[in-house]
Amino acid sequence: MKLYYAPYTCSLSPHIVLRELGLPFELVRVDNKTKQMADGRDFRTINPKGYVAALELDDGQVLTEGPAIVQYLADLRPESGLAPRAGSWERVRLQEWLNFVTSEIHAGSAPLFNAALPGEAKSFFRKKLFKRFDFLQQTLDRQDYLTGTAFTVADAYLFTVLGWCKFFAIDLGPWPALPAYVQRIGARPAVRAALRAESQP
Ligand SMILES: N[C@@H](CCC(=O)N[C@@H](CS)C(=O)NCC(=O)O)C(=O)O
Repeated sequence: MKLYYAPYTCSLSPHIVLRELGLPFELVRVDNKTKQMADGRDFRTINPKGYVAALELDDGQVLTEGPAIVQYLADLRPESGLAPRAGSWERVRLQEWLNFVTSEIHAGSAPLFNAALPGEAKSFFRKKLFKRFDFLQQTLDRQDYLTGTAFTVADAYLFTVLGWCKFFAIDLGPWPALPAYVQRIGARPAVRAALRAESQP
């Protein structure tokens, strides 16, 4: 398998999951500005949507969309517990979290990256994001992981997007469960290895 990634973007989530599962994979770096891959080819030949992450399977099929990729990967190693059995109620709960992270936190923070957006609009999106952080604070104050007592693919995703707060100078102090969570997930050997690999030039 090949994971097409850009350092510290949302592709970090499937990267962490690949390492948590101990699956063999190759990393292919994408320049998100030029859309060029390390060998000079245009990444849009792999993912016409032009964004990471993309996972290329050994038979040449390409899977996109982070929440779909991480569930596909976790199902290759069901014994890992990174995702409950497909079709179970617990799996639906995991999907509820993945959808919350993708639509409320990931997409909710995207406008903050937009240099063209006026400060007033940015402030609107920040306030909305902070309401979602209130909900995360309530959850992570009573449990260590999004779905309860065990790390799942949803935690790989939330850890990834919370990592962007430092780029927006968002102080997580008002939500103390969040920095504690980031520290907890960041201490996992697979997470440390993924971050180390992405820091390579
Ligand atoms: N819906 C996609 C969004 C992926 C996405 O936002 N990728 C960003 C990095 S976090 C990207 O590559 N952006 C470059 C672009 O849109 O040109 C998913 O959840 O996988």
